[in-house]
Amino acid sequence: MAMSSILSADDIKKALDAFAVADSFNHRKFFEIVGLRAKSSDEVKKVFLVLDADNSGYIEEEELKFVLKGFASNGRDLTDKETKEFLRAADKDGDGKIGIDEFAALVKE
Ligand SMILES: [Ca+2]
Ligand SMILES: [Ca+2]
Repeated sequence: MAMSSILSADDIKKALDAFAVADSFNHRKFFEIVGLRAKSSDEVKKVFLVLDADNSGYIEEEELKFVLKGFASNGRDLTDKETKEFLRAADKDGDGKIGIDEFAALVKE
């Protein structure tokens, strides 16, 4: 499944442009600009499945670092600081990775 079949390519570009500078990433604003907040839970789940590149059922820290590439192949890598902050915000049960429920909750938060 390609991300562009779930979200609009224009919104993805806008969201990537908004956080082009290192350490500027804000997941709340990103999910809003990219249009994910307005999507149904089914669509949010599809996005999660794209971002879970190794199909482990979780977005691990290594996957989170490259999360923007899941939206567009030219997305930048998150910095270590951004990756850790993103993970801390999402990982409510503290197992070091993001499950589908944690992801869905974060998107709607
Ligand atoms: Ca994974
Ligand atoms: Ca977790």
